[in-house]
Order: sequence, then C-alpha cells, then structure tokens
Amino acid sequence: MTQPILLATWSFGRTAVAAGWPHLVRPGGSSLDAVEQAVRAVEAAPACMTVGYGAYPDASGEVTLDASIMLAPARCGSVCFVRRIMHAVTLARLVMERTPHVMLAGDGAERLAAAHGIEQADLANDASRAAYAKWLAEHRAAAARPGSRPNVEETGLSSEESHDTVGVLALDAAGVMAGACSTSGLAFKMPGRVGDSPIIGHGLYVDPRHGAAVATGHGELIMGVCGAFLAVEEMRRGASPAEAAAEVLRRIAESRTLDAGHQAAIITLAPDGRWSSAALRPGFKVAVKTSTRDELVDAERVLLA
Ligand code: SD4
Repeated sequence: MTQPILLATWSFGRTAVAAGWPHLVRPGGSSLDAVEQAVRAVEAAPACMTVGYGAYPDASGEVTLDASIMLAPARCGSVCFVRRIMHAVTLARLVMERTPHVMLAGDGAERLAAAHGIEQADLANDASRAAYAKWLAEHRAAAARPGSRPNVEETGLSSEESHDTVGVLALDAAGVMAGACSTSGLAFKMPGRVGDSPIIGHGLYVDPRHGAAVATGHGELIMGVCGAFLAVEEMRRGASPAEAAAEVLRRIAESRTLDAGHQAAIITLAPDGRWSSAALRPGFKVAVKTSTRDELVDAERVLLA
C-alpha cells in the first residue's frame, strides 16, 4: 500500500486538499476523483478570483477558463477558452472519458458540456465586475496619456492576485497518480489568450512510471520550455523531484530575459510519494495533505531569491 498524498498550488490549495482528501482515502476513492473534487472546490469559491466562479475576466469583460486532467499519456483531457462553465475541470474529464480527443476549445467544449447536462452559469460576480470596471477605467486613462503604453498585464494587481492556477497532484493507496488544474489565466488577458494549464505537457503532465508535475505562474514562460513534461522527463532520466523542479525553473531563466513581475512555479511528485516544488521567485506556496500532515509550505527551492 502506498501512503496517499495530495498536493495543491498556492494558499487556496488548502481548500483544494481539504475537499479532495475524502475522495482520495474513501473505499473506492481514487487519485482521479480526488484531483477533480479538489479543483472543483476552488472553482466554486467566489473568494478565489483567478479560477472558476468570480474569476477576473479578459480585456473584453468575458470570463474564459482553461483546465486539464491527466492519469497517463493515453488518459488525459483538457478544455480551453471555455465560457459560462464553472467546473472546467469536470468538462476536461468528460473530454478524457467520453470523447476520442484530448482537447476541446470554446464553443465545441461548451456544446459537450450541454450534451452532458452541465448547466451554464454567469461566472462574473459583483467583485469581479467591480475589478473589471476599475481596470477598464484605469486602462482607458493610461491609453489617453501621451507616450503611455497600456498593456493587458498592467493590471494594478499584485503578481499573485492577477494570475493563479489551482494545480493538484495526488497519489492514492493503490499507487495511482493523477493531476488536474484550472484557471482563468491572466487577469484582463487579451481575448483568445490561452495559457499553459490546458496544454498537456505544459501546465500538467503525468506518467505513471516516472512522475507527475503541475505548473503555475506566467504560462508563456512555462510553455516556452514544455515545463511539466520537462519535469517528468527529468525524473525519467533519474532526477529527484527536487532536481526536476529546479531544472524547469533554470531552463526558464536561461531561455529569456525575465521581468521583475515574472513568476513560475512547479510541483513534482514521484510514483513512490517523494515530492518537491520550486519557484522562480518567493511567494509560491504548496498545500500538502497526508494522513499525518496538513499544512501550507513554501517552495523547497526559489531560483531568484
Ligand atoms: C496561465 N499558468 O494561464 C496560468 C496562470 C497561472 O499562476 O497559473 N498563474 O498562464
């Protein structure tokens, strides 16, 4: 028997692991159910403004979501640019289990949801509408200033507030690993922008023989190095979870000139339960839950401390 473990990104990861844990350890439970339920809890939480209900919209005012779920290279599913569906992770699981495909986008993904009785919902709430109105007013003001160059990433939010994905990895008592993630991407992003989270191998990767990884932070950084796949590939080549996570951040740092606000982080999990995490900059946290631990910890390594 393997010791079950559940890991999730950022402070809201505590909500995720609390919701997922019963599904990991109950009779008949599984790592797959645990990661889905863990992500759903954050998607439904209005206080989390970067995932699911109440998430910051894109620059046109529309909330669009990306999500993925994975057990193995031949068992994965994802959705991107999904609107009016609170639980994008469940839709990603439907893609995995009910279609011959890996990824559905926009209208097609929404039609799959409708075909399976998933109701559409307005994902905006008062807080996200107010944040958008404020951003729009400031953005217009900035655009009117001669010489200023407004950018959709000049959100006025802290780096952590403007872009956070809930990413979850689990290992169940049967030794089966699973991963899932869900996000609205970047606050006030360019309409149509899709990040790393729904792209298998970028925001999420699971190989039953070698390990699992889930990434968060600026998707453009992670996508440039196929971050999650790279981490698992490093473990396949013999790296520890800590070495694999650090290598992804090193590759990002050496592949481009980083801005002060750039952040990327990754959690890595080996099939035997060893795990680690690394971040480009301080601030990243991992919620960890086992039968003996339930806490929020800092990244094990920070590249640019
Ligand atoms: C994205 N990686 O869409 C996601 C956002 C995120 O912490 O994880 N932010 O780029």
